[in-house]
Amino acid sequence: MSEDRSPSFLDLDASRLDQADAAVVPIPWESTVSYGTGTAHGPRAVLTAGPHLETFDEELEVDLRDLLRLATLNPLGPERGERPPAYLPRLRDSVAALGLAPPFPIFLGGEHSITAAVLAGLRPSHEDLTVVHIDAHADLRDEYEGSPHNHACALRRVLDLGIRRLISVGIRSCEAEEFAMARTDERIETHYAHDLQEPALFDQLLKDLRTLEGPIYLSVDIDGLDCTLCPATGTPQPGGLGWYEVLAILRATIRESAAELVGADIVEVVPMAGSQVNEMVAAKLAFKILAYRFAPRENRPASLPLRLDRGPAAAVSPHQIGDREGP
Ligand SMILES: [Mn+2]
Repeated sequence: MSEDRSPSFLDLDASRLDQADAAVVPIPWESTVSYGTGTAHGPRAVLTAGPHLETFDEELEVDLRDLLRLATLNPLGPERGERPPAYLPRLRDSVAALGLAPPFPIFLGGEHSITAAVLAGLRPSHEDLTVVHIDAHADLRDEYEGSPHNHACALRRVLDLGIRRLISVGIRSCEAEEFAMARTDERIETHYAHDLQEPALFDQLLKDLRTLEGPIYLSVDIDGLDCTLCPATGTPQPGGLGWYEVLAILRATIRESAAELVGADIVEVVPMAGSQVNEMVAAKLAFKILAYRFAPRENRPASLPLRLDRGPAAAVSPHQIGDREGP
């Protein structure tokens, strides 16, 4: 099957990139995956899942159709047999040549090593940039299996760009050296998955995210989510963030803070035969990122994150319940 033309994500396409508010950029890159394979097929699977989503968001009470024009670009994949030292700089230059941010880009991977290349192409300077990173893995290795471009080095390469701050969330797999680096490097703040099981610590994370300012880039390795939400991903880890925990994190970061989300990626998505879970979770994640980024803020006061006051149960008094006899 040709990967040259992409199915369009949702049915909101702008015919030209310069008329779009947002752009979906497929990056079918797979080279250094160390365990399960198939992430090169992730972007196309996510794009194919997209039209099966409703464009209305019942949480924000908005229709994306009314909010933004979205361009789905052709894939920025490797040439046949192209290796990381050739491909990743070319990816950086291809992203730079597109002239993004604006339009707001969502990059669909592909393996996590695309993130540093994409960020290098997206912005000339990174010293004011905060990266919010959802992942099972710290990805702070300087080299893995002989390559500094391995997906296990993804965030180390992002730090090499000179970003201001890295906030990693959902981490539950790292080696001792990565753990030590996360603790000693003042740019890195790590929220381990086991800590986030404690409600008070999860609430504190949301409070901290709401204080973010300045430009933010979001990098979501799909394996940061609970592995039931991404069963085919190449290096799954038990545990992880539930769907509504991820949404709370995205809402706090994108919608309830004063920060400006300048771009996002969703990586390590792998489709599998007989199930649409992997790509549908990733597609809905892209949808929610767009909804949080583009919906007017007054639709959703930050003080009512769950809007429990509006549920039907709240309107039913104990007296009314008592009045309701069986037939
Ligand atoms: Mn990972």
